Amino acid sequence: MQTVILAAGEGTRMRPLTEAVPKPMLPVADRPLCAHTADAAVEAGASELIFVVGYEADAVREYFDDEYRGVPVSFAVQREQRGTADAVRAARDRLDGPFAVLNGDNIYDPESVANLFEAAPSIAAIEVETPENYGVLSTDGAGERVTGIVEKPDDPPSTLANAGAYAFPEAAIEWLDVGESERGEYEITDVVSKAIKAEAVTPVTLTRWLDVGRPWELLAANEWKVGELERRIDGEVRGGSELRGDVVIEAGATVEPGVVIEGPAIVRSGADVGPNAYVRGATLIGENCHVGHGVEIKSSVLMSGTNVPHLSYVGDSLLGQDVNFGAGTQVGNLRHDGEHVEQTVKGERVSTGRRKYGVVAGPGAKTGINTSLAPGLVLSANARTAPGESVTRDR
Ligand code: TTP
Repeated sequence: MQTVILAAGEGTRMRPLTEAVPKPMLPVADRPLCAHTADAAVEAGASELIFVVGYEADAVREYFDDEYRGVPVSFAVQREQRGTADAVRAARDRLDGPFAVLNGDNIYDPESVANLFEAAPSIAAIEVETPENYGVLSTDGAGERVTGIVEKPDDPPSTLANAGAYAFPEAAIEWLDVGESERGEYEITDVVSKAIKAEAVTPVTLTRWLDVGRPWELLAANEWKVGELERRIDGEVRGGSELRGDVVIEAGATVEPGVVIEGPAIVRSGADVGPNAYVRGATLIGENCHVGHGVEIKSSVLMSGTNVPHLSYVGDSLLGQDVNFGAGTQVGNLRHDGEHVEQTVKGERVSTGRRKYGVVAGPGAKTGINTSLAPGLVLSANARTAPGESVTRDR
């Protein structure tokens, strides 16, 4: 089945991490986020991958080129982000039969996507505890047919949320011309509404699914995918270090003496860890990063070119590209009252739902020596802190 992957989003809720990289290209374990979406499609038997790109499109094009894991790849451009139906419409000329649509910022378990393809026309659903925060599906009594879809209802008809994956019949190519929604977008849920009227659409319940919209969801994505890696030591590991469990050291990476890494963890090509560093939790040390002497990194993502060279603690945090933490920088990742850590997303204070959560540092941010950073703090791209500063407000 031809599979359209929506990857034109700007990822505004993920800022500042998306300032240099579009959201679908943010790192999750050993590949970009939307490559995991593509993996699920490939493993489910996709015949072609059509990426809809817009914001920072070149990064997506360069990564996938014209083939991914033996499946032909092409691109369609959505110039303005005018909604998910508008995005699929950008790919319309390439469609010539039944087709699937997946969100390029969602991670699906491949088996469920295979079930979705098999059950076409179908829509992926996930059981949630707070359906009022999602698009919610209603089904017939037997739960075999979708009878309606409603966005964030006050009175949800079920606990089945729309998981943003669809297998449409060929006729849906004509149904993409939907009207503008209340929020001024052209929405794929309106295409689904047309499909429900015309055909029997099957709800396919996913066993695992993650929508990656906000920074802590990128941590969750890494917990999932770093957690699936199998031990592989291709880089240089110097004597006197200890790699426990499922640790991946890519070719071209170096682990110096005195380092302890507790898997699952991945150290990507060109990175240099140690001497005497401690890495644990589901951690990604990105390409060309340096983690130096006396540094502990726990359950964190360090994007490419980032340095934490001396005597620092980084826990449950996301450091963008080319961040530099001065010696002695300490990240707080737990509130004294034990409550969930909050973060400001697009000007709004939001609970991350995590008791342990550190900081987000935008690309190019630099901290002075002995900086302390409060839990949930966001440093914008190229932010600076002074030596000895205790930073408790976003900057
Ligand atoms: P969203 O997560 O709603 O949008 P976004 O990715 O831009 O993020 P944010 O809200 O933080 O700015 O989009 C869901 C998926 O659909 C995502 O994979 C991006 C894609 N998309 C498009 O390709 N074109 C569009 O016009 C829209 C609205 C979304």
